[in-house]
Amino acid sequence: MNYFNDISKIQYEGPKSTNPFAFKFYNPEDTIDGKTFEEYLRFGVAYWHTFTEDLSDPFGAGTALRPWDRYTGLDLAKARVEAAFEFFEKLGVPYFCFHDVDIAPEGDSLAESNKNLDIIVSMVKDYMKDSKTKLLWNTVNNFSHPRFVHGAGSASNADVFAYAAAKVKKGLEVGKELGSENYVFWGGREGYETLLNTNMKLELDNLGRLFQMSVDYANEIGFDAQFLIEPKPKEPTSHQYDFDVASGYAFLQHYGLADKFKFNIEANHATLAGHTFEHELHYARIHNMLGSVDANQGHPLLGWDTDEFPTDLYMTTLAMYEILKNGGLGSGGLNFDAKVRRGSFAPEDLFKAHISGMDSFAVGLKVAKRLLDDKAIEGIIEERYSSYSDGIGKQIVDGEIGLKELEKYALQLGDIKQSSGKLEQIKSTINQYLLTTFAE
Ligand code: XUL
Ligand code: CO
Repeated sequence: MNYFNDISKIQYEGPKSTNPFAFKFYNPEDTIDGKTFEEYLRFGVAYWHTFTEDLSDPFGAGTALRPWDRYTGLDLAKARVEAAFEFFEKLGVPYFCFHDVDIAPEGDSLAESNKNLDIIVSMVKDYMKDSKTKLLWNTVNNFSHPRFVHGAGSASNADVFAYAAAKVKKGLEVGKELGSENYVFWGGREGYETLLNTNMKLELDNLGRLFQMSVDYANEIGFDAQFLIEPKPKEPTSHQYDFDVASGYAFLQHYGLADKFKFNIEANHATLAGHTFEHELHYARIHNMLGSVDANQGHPLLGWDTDEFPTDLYMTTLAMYEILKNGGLGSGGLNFDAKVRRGSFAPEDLFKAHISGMDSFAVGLKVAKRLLDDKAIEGIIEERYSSYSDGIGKQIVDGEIGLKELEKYALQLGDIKQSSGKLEQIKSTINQYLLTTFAE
């Protein structure tokens, strides 16, 4: 059964193409230093936004028109699997990601939910045998159902903690069954509304316990995926515990989990935290904690998580810059945790949206690679910190001196010579590279 009959396989047609169903910049077979664009970018489709999402918002009902909408229950879940693999094949995407409830409906009990999941997981497994699309990561949704009103791993009620833990156990088994390369924890309700009724210490300790139990169980069943925490500062709670990479890293270190986890960094979560996307990537990278990316962008005029498809080339360039400096994403990838706008309700918009995101990151990759190869930015940074390469700077870096020696040195200093930060030069160089990389 086909769902996207009017659309054939998306081909690369180059920057001059006027075909909206063609890649202009993403040619999966293009290579840089012997590695293909497909291998660099490792794109993933988010099941929830592409096959489950109905495009409702807090002010109105869903608008999405989907060819599988005529089904309900398990039949709907099965139709979505068929549509998903047709979509992956036509888009030529190497990965996908899902939450348990995206792929299978929740039953009236945990046992029934698990049974539904088993049916759909076995169908997905069959489809994966004939498909080149693999599972980048899976996770469980421990935030939408009313039982998680007060949290999941950080719930005030131990029965809810147990239920959440049982869902994670099943999620790990599903990940193993489908060969998932990563396993994600996004703490949708792991946070608090107000401290007035919250035992923060117990909630944090319990969250640490849930993560440790998950590591232990993954070891027990031989599921060797990379564990990832996806930080977000707020929404839905007013304060989420995994606020950003820095606070998530402190949490992991405190609970002795830092060597078991890395971060899944989402652009729109970074901006919600008051950071740039590249700040979060950079912070994770320099601590060897950059695992994977939820590729999207926020709207500069709106204060919430709008999850738009990434089209800002400046942002994709700076993101790919960090990813290249990281030596790639390892087992991670660029998962489009992004949804079409409410007005873009036609099935074909799903293709156009992914094409725009994939093209944007392909541009970012190529421009970032050139910037790095030419040391266009790195050279300026090296020069800026050159005083630490020898003399007093080297002694500071090597830990050879203390405050007394530094005072002695400072007392004999005359006027300190400062140099320009050259920000305007750097920005204009980035623009130049953006505009000339694809010019013929
Ligand atoms: C929510 C979000 C989630 C996670 C997975 O903001 O980003 O979809 O990516 O639970
Ligand atoms: Co996300």
